[in-house]
Amino acid sequence: AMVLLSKPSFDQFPLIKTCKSTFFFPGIPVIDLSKPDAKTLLVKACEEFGFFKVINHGVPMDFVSRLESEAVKFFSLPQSEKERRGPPDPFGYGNRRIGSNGDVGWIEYLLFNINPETIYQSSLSIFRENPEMFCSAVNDYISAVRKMAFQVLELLAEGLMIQPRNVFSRLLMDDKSDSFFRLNHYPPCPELQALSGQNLIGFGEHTDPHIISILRSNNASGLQISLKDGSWVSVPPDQTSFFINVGDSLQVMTNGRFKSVRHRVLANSFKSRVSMIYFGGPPLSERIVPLAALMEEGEESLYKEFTWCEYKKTAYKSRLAENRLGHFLRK
Ligand code: GA4
Repeated sequence: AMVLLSKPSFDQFPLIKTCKSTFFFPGIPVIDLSKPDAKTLLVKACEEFGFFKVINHGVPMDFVSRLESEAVKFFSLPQSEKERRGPPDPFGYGNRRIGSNGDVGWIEYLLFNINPETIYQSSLSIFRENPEMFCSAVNDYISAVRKMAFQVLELLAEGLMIQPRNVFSRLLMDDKSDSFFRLNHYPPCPELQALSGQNLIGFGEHTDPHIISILRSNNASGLQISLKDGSWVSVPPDQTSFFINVGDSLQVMTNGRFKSVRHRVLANSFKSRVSMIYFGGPPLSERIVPLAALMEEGEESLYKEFTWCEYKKTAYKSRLAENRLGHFLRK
């Protein structure tokens, strides 16, 4: 069903940048998780793009649509109601400001730090009228997506031929795993498109600091990724599949073999874009270092040693577009 969402006005945030949309890139790797070649294709996709799409992922579409409709309901509330659920740090509603260092975008969102206790806590403060409904939609969705994330990470370990199978997945399975979840709403910007043929930048270019990010969106385009040669391409939307990003931490754990993909989102000219992303991270105390089993004879780590806590602190002090791993390069 078409849902009309309230639109914030342009004038308050003249700093939001614009950009022309590009053609749909046909070369995004599509990986069928039910096929025996999945592990090999996953490794290849992480090396070449740091980005891929998965199908036959086992996440019930019912969970997806329930959460999407809860999200749409939330974003349709009057602005003053939504603002009362802010600020976004450590969890809650955010509008146009991203992080706390001056980044802005054509976006509103809900951010959650997820471990079993905090989901209910944040639901209580965000969904005052009906926290149970919202909370169960978030919980069902996240537990199904987490399972799929474990499967993908285990297939990656198999594809890399390293033991144990759970070298990556155990970090997300840990009770202390520092993971995030966000619901984004990018209102359309038809006026600007008509005036200039440009789109507003919804979420500026960046890489994700965590291990892995699992994204799902409705059928509105907007996501773009940067290829190895630095060019930007648009990802064709697909509301029944999931898109997966390699994060900075996985790049380090593979000593640069997997690429943490730079990506950004342009607001769609005509449609509201609603996306939901799970960011799987390790426990705060975890040392993020290349896995010994992946190192060739005499190979050295490309990165200075750090814990996830240290990396996260630096990340949260940085601007969105910064090359955060650059600060941790050894040479
Ligand atoms: C990018 C990935 C996740 O959305 C996020 C973002 C976080 C935020 O929105 O608060 C950050 C950004 C993200 C990286 C640099 C810092 C922190 C905004 C920002 C400018 C939740 C995350 O973990 O890092």
